[in-house]
Amino acid sequence: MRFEQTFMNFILHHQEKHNRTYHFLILMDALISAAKHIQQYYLTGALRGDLGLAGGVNVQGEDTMRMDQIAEEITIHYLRSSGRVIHAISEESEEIIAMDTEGGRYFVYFDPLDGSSNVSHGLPVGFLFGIAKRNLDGREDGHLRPGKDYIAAGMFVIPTGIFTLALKDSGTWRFHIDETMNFVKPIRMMLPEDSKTWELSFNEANRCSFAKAVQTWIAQKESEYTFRYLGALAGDFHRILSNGGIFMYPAIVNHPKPEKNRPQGKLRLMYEAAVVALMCHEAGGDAVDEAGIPILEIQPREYHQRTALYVGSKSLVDEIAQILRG
Ligand code: FBP
Repeated sequence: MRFEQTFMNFILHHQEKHNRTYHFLILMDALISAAKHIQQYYLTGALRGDLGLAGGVNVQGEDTMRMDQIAEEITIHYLRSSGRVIHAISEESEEIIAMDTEGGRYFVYFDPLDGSSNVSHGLPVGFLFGIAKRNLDGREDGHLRPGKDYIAAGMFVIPTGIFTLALKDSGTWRFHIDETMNFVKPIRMMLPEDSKTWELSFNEANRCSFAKAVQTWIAQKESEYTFRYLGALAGDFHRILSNGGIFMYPAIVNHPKPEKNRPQGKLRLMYEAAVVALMCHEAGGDAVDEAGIPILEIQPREYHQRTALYVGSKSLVDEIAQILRG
C-alpha cells in the first residue's frame, strides 16, 4: 500500500526542525477543522437554501451572504476552542475579536469566505488566513502587523478542498485532500520561470477605470499571455501560483461615475492582500500596491484597510511596479 505524508506529520517535523513548540500545530488543526466544516456547509448549502443573502450588510457596507455568517461562526468557534489565539480580525466583524488575551500566542487575520460574487452560484470561493505571533520577550506589539511579520499565511479553495500554506522563510506548500478527508502529500510551490504558461488575471469590466499607465501596460502584455478570471481571489491566485503570471486588482481611478472610484483599492490588506503576498513571496514571486510599494512592507493603520494589489511572477510585478513608482 502507498501512504502519503499527512499535513500534521509535515508540520510536526517543521516545528521540530526549527525547535518550535506544538502550539502552532494546535492552531493549524483549528484552522483545518474550520475549513473542512465550511466546505461541508458550502457543498450542501444549495440544498439547505443557505447560499442566499442574510439580509444585513457587513463592515465593508456589502450585503452579507448567509454563508459568510456561517463561515464566520464556524471559524470563531474553532479558533476560540484552540486556546492559542489572542485576538482575531475577520472580514465579517467590524471590531477585533478578543479570545485568549492572557494565554494566547497568536494573532489571526482571516476572511472566512472570500469571493462573495460566486457564493450564490456555489462556485469556488476561498478561506484566507494570516498568522502573527505575540512578541514573547518584548513590548506587547499589538495586532496591526505588516505582512512581513506574519509567521504563516494560507488559503483553502472551497469546495475543491485544495489547501496551500506559506511558512515564513520555509516556502509555500500545497496539500491535497485524500479519501479520508486528510490533507496529505506536501508539494513545494515555486512560480514557473518559463513564461509560456503565464496568465493575466483581472476584472476586464474595470479595465477602463484603471490608471492610464496600467491600461497601457496591460494592452502591451495581453497578446503575450492567456487571460483568466474566476472573480474569487483564492481561485485566481491558485492558478497564478501554478502557472505564473500576474493577478491584479488595481485602484479604480477613472470610473465614469466618480463616486464609484476606489483610489485606495478594493481588497483588504491584512486578510487578503498580505496573505497572498506572503504565499507568493515564499514561492519566488512578489506583490505591490498602487504606488509600487511591497505589500509585505505596508504597516496597517486599521484592521479593514484596503489596498490595490498586483501579485505574481517577480519580473512581471517588477515591471508594473516601476511604472507605478513613476
Ligand atoms: P469579498 O471578500 O467581498 O468576496 O471580496 C473580495 C473579492 O471577491 C475577491 O475574492 C475577488 O478577487 C474580488 O473581490 C472580485 O471583485 P470583482 O467582483 O469586483 O471583480
